[in-house]
Amino acid sequence: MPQNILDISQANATLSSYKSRDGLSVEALLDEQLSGGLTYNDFLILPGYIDFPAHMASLESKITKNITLKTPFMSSPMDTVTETDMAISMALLGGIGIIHHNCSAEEQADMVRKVKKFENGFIVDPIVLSPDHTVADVKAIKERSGFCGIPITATGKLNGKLVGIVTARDIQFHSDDSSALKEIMTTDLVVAKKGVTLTEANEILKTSKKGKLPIVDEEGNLVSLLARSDLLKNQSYPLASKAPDSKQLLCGAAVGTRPDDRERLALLVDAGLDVVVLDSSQGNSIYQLEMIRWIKQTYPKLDVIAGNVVTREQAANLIEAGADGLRIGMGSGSICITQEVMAAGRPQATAVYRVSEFAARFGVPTIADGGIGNVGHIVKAVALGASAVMMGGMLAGTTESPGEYFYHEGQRLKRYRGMGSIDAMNNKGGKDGNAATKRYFSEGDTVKVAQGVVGNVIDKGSIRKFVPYLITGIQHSLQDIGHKSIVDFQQAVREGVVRFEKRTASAQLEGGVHGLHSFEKKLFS
Ligand code: CPR
Repeated sequence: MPQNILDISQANATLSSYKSRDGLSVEALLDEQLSGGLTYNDFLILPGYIDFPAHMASLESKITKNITLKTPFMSSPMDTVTETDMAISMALLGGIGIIHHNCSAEEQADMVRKVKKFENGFIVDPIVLSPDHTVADVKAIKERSGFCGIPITATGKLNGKLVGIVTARDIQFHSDDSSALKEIMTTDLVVAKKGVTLTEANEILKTSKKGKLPIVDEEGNLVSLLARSDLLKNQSYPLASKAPDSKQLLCGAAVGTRPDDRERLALLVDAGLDVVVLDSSQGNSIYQLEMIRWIKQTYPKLDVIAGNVVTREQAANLIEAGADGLRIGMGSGSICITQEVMAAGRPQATAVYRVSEFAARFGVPTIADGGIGNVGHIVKAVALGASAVMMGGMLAGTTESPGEYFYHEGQRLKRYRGMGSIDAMNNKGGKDGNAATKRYFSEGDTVKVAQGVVGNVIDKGSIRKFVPYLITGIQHSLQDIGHKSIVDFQQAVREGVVRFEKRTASAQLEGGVHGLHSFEKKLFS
């Protein structure tokens, strides 16, 4: 046997003792005495041994004691990130959306209800106009969202009596933009009754050769809409997050911790809410502890995600009060200036590790919230013990995020704003007051101190393509590191099998694209 093979097998025997492995254990990496607080960019995970195809890697993970998802993704409760469309798509793709509360309790409950009532293929939140709207209104919608085929109801709203439909053909040669829709709309309607299956509705659309099929209830009120164009691209969603009994999509929502939030929560629970997120920038407060205890008493089956926290002491109080999950992060959000202004917060990698390591002793899953900017950050958050990540900026600017696209210097953009930005805090938020000010305990202040900014993000297309990219990216990362599932990976980190390395400033430069005159960074195809 050649000498070098003998040497290697001897060396391997020594390596089987984890303590002598190359790189650092997670404790050594996060030793604050040595290196202070770390962010995701400050370290790397060393590769392991590959013995399985990437697509086999399971991303199943818990977000609370009782809720397990097939993908560890949550969308932030922010008014430029999560409303109905985002929550539906997140759940279809195996994650969960947390509907924001910078609106009235009724509006928020309505969004939750739409997610719970969602059936694949049906548009539950269509644009609707009234007979008194004009051709100009239709043209404006076509310009903005690219589609025509707008149902007309007596009230101009969903659930109003369906009286017609305006199609591209109705307005194509109509030169007078001020004409009322009642003069031009098609009233000879092909409709389907509520309860129709997707296959039946599909058949009706095919034989009628129409572009849109309104779905109506017994009284002829519009309840949803089916579009031929959607049917053509209808996919199946094997990872979808569904309640085991009802098979409805899972939906979360955020509330504050003040007395009126109890009434808000009652409406959300009535709408079918699966998990509530207590939305405070600093969660370790008497208000939140009382709110957790009250929820656990009033709705024992509703899972509560408490937060935000960045220290073990904060976490201990919330766990003791009954939290089923913890949200970690203070000042790490992409739109956030909390650390700058409040001098309070913690670098996110350290915060995730310290809190997750502590919470795991009590079986409480944690969510790394804020500062996720790429696939690698997600893998690192999970490595440090988070069961899931919450994303704002990563999901803003997608088709499913609220708001309209606009052009600026040739780029297609959408707005993305911090919930503690002056802009968000000045939003009235319906009769229940402003959720953004409550999140930052600023309701009574005469001077509002911003903890975030308003910005713009580039059009990222639909999350129905973006989230599958995140999934595949994480699977390849797990393959490189040599673990077939998130659960195995986290166990291997705890046991010291997975090893880490700190990154110097020059290592970070080396790890990015460098030395090129110019380049295009296309992330997936
Ligand atoms: P990114 O994913 O954009 O980095 O961070 C989103 C998270 O930032 C949210 O889930 C929330 O916890 C936090 N956040 C939202 N608005 C904020 C303001 Cl104004 N200040 C600090 N944190 C904020």
